[in-house]
Amino acid sequence: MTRRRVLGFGAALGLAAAGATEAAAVTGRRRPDGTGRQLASAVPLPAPYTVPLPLPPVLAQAGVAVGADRYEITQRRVTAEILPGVPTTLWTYNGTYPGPTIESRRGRPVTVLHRNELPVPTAVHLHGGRTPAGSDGYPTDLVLPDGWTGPEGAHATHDPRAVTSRVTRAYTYPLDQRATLLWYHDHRMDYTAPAIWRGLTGMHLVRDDVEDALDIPAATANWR
Ligand SMILES: [Cu+2]
Repeated sequence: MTRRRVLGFGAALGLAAAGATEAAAVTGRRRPDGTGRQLASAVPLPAPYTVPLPLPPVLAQAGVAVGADRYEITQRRVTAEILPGVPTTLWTYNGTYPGPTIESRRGRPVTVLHRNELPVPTAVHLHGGRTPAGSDGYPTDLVLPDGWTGPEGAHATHDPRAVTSRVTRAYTYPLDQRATLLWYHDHRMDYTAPAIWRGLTGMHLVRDDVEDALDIPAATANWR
């Protein structure tokens, strides 16, 4: 073994101990950046605390299905003002950002019929919900928009739990869990983060007797 190789070997061991960042600095090889980078706003931002906090509406029931409270949400594009005077194209649940808030009771099942009028497939996941597989919104368990000719999720992956549907999909949530604040959001494979940035997110409250017994003000009574 040459002197140079011995030195190189020792250097490599040392670098392993010193950590990859230093290794990158010494070898000149760059690790890839993170999956995202922070972007500054391209338009002027309003002065802090001058724009009212947006309060999403509480969703009214669309009726009572068999054994479950029933709601309907349409996923669609709208143009809205997030920054005053600046129109922004959003992907929304029912045209608002955040989407409408669903209020439910522990152990009282809720069915939400989602209608996809967006230009892309979607999947709805109730984050933190104790939900059976069929309504959990697996990332390949897609609701395809009308006329979609691209990949069809479940068929492409052969995932037996996934069921692709066209335009509408009913998700049923047992909600047998303690009072909590859940949120629902788009969950499409590879597109979850961008879809949420575009607006596909909303809140879902679960209430129960324990919460009712607490000596705290009722929040939603004061929302509007
Ligand atoms: Cu989530």
